[in-house]
Amino acid sequence: MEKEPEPRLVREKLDVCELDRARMSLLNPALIEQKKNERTIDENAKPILELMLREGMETVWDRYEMQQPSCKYCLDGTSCSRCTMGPCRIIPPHRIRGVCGADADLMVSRNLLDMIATGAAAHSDHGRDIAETLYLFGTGKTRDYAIADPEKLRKVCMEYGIKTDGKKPEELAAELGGAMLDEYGMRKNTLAFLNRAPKATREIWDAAGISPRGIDREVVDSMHRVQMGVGADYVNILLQGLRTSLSDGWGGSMIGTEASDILFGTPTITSSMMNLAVLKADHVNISVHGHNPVLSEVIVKAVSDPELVALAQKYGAKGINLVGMCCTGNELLMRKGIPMSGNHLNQELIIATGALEAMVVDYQCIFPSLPRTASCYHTHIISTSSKAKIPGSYFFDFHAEDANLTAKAIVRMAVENYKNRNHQRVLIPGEPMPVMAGFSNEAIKNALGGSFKPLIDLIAAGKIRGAVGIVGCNNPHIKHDFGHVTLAKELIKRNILVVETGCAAIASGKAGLLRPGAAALAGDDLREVCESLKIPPVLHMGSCVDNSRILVLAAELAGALNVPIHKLPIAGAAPEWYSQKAVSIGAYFVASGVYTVLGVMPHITGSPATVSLLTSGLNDVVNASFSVEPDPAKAAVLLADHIELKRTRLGI
Ligand code: MSK
Repeated sequence: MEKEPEPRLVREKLDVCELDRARMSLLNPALIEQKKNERTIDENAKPILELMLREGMETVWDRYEMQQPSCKYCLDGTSCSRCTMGPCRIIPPHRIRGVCGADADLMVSRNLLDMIATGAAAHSDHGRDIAETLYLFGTGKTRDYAIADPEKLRKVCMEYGIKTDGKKPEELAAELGGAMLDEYGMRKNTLAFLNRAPKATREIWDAAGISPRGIDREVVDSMHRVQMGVGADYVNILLQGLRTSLSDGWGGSMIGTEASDILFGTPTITSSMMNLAVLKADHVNISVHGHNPVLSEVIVKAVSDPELVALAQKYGAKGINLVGMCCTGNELLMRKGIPMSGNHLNQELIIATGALEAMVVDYQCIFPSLPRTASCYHTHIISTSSKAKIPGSYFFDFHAEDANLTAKAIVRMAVENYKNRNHQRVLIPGEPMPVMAGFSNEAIKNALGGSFKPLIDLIAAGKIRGAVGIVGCNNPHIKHDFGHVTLAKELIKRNILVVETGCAAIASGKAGLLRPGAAALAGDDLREVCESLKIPPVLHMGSCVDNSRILVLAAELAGALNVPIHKLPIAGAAPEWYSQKAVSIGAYFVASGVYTVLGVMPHITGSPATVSLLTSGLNDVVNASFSVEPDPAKAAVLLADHIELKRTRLGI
């Protein structure tokens, strides 16, 4: 029998629970009550938040408060520390250029391009990891994975011009994985999935000079431009931002989605449960957090391993309960119906339930603070990516080649930790909320009887006024989940179908909007449609990389109507975004012709020219632009007005 790998501690174990008693002693019960209600609308999170406030366990909200007031120049985007001639700030009327001569427009646009490139790199590198796993499977380097959707494998092969006749799935996986990896370079000068966009939309990209040439190429080109002494024209810099974001949406993210569907299955409509109450007091609880399903898929197998289940029972647990967090959780919920414990701002709170044996993380959106929180409990933080080592965590060097063995070692470590749980400290508040998820484009088409035509007819008839994609994160600038849930409710009330991904979809799930019964909150027409199809008015379409599913949906609707994407009655919104990845998503939505409303202002206000370009000038380039509106009720009005305008222009 092969020996399971052993973890290594990253730096040292944080075994001292660092409670901020001095700060917390300032809090009386009334203040704790007030803070708890100001911070979140998640009812299952509130008792945990209260406990953490009472006991002096620091959370993201405390750190946010301690960081106030923010640096004005950082907020405006008019600070620069890219080179050692600085750091510089723009302080009118005299200090209006950095040492190198960069003005406010250049500083702001360069900082924004840096954000887009970072986000695009993160999504696309995730996509590369999946494509590589497909390739490793196809070439026989790993036998721990399989082809779960052979039909999609063949379909995507054909899109890449790979002949499928008479070839075994392994051969096709090797060829497709290799071809996907080639998209990252620069020799092809185009991306296969760009052909999914309507021709008229592609012509707009060509005319603007923003058609992406290669995924890595655009990211590297962007990083080159932000080097001092290269990009100096803010318009040129921002257009490269759009091109880089397109290489993410129609490139790296789309590869991530499609390769994941091929390996792990294209999601079908499924039922599950959501919120912190999916933890079980009498089970070993393991949460998987991050983004990449290559790890979590094998953890799913390991938690049903009879030997590990027996071990859990030996320690007195009834079994092993696997739950998701953030987008790794979305991947498992969509494909396997694994319960979802929460979104971005739930990640510290789940540890303070006292019932979590291990949080297993891959990469992206993982607070470096987790081992500090865990040091107050028995929870192990287990990191698994050499790109994302976290001090105070146990690290397993995870690779596709020995995936099952590593997954078993991780689950074993969690099971062994059950005996260290202090059952007196367990607090699992409330009941889990039922959800319906798994709305891939294929699943939506199936629900509609095999094509999008009924959806187009409903939109044309005005039963559904249009669709809005609500995406993105949580951010302590906005009350946790309030932006997402309020916006979704306001839109469905107006008979606008909502499709969601990422932490937005989790917010809606926790609030009960992913149940068919939520149709009661929709306008009469949308309610009727949802009731006849037995679906919720808010559809969960997956993880952050699965925003590519929303692009494909838009492209298919546009293709059916023979119009470019920008003519459709659709829009995007990111009410609580925080991440560089979200900037890339917003940019590729807009570059694809989708008007997008942000709930948090990016750091660009120091350059009125940049603000003007992004909020109106882009209409002349890609026929879409951004708005910023922190109030979700007002954002709903902007989005609904936009949809009505597009309907009028389409003559429907
Ligand atoms: S996990 S990128 S906080 S959606 Fe995708 Fe959530 Fe945003 Fe991370």
